[in-house]
Amino acid sequence: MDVTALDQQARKILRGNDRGGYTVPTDGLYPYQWNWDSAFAAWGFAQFDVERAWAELETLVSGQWSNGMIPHILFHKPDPGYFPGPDVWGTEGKGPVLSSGITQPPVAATFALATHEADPEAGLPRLRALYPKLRDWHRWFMTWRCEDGMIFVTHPWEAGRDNCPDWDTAMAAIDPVGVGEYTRRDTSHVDPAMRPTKEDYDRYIWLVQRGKRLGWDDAAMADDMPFKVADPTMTFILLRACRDLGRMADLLGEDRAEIDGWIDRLTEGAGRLRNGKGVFDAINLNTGAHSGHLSCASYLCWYAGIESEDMLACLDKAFEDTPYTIPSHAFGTEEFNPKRYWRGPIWGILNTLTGIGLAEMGHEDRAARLRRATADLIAEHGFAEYFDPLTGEPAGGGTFTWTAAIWLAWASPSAGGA
Ligand code: 2M8
Repeated sequence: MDVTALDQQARKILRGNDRGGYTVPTDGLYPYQWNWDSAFAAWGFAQFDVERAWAELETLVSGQWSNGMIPHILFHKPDPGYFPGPDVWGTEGKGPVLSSGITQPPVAATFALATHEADPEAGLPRLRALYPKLRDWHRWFMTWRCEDGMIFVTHPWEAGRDNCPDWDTAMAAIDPVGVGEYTRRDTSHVDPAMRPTKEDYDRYIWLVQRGKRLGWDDAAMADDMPFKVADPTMTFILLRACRDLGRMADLLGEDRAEIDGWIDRLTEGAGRLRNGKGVFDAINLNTGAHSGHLSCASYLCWYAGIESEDMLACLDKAFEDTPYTIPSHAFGTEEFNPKRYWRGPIWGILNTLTGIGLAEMGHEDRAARLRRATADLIAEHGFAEYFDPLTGEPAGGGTFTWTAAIWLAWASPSAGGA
């Protein structure tokens, strides 16, 4: 592997996807600023341009709503190449920037802290300015998206794992009546076999139309939620992000009592996501049923500081199951599909968060194995959006921001990770 060339290519991708203060996930398919993509981008930029990393995070929080929520998409400039756009979301007046009406996994606090570490002295004022915004966002999660210490999602797009089998029963219970005609754009950029189905999209759009009708009012939306699923992605990531927010509070001399309370609640809640087999999965809060699915989000337990022998055993099996790992949905199951988005393909960002957690919790060998496997996958098959776990083939969009970012910050042999 030519590490220098790959590092250069990754930096070029980040620069190429830069639209001035924010990066798009990839040209064409995703022409706006996405929340967690952007936080990963900041971490990537922090490896070679710390100033640009801060700008990324600052542009992201510039879209914060008055209730504290930081939206999952910021529509800085209209682009007909993506559906659904701002008109479908109907969030005018809710925030300073046109946006979607839902959020995404809160990795921003963690990568803000990492950006600060890249240049602590220069970074302190930037961190100080970001801190209250990130704290308000976390508080919004704890107020509006937390039940029994578990963070739930109100739309599959909120979790970032759009069409994963974890949502199947909750999605099947929705009758997308009156959704009307619409034209998808994603399938004109990417092979439809790698994207969610029409049945999925009807429900995605139906849920957006419902939010728009309710004016995206938190209390009105909470009255009765057709889609309400406690999610390991959100719960583990917020728990981890709260630990990092607490570290930020220490650095800045802020009171962290409220954050410690959140950490306690989330730690307890995360335990509830463990199903009868010892696997962390999703729970449909409208029925109380566990999904029963082992997914890439299940392995985020270590990232959140939670140990699990059962999950270590699952991981060891996953290393043997498919030539490339970790599949987003367990190999050998009925739902597994090596090409269809979050139903089987490998996502470099999930491997990264899992690897970070493994290393931190003393599983250095497994962390190193995962990191090497991810590096080989990218070196052999490029900076794709996701990868087929059976063949390694690239899938979805190419020249992808978060794949380039995790390469620079974690997977590359030059990154000095676990
Ligand atoms: C995917 O989701 C968007 C909707 O938010 C889409 O398919 O149009 C997901 O993979 C999500 O996690 C990601 O943030 C986004 C942009 O990369 O694409």
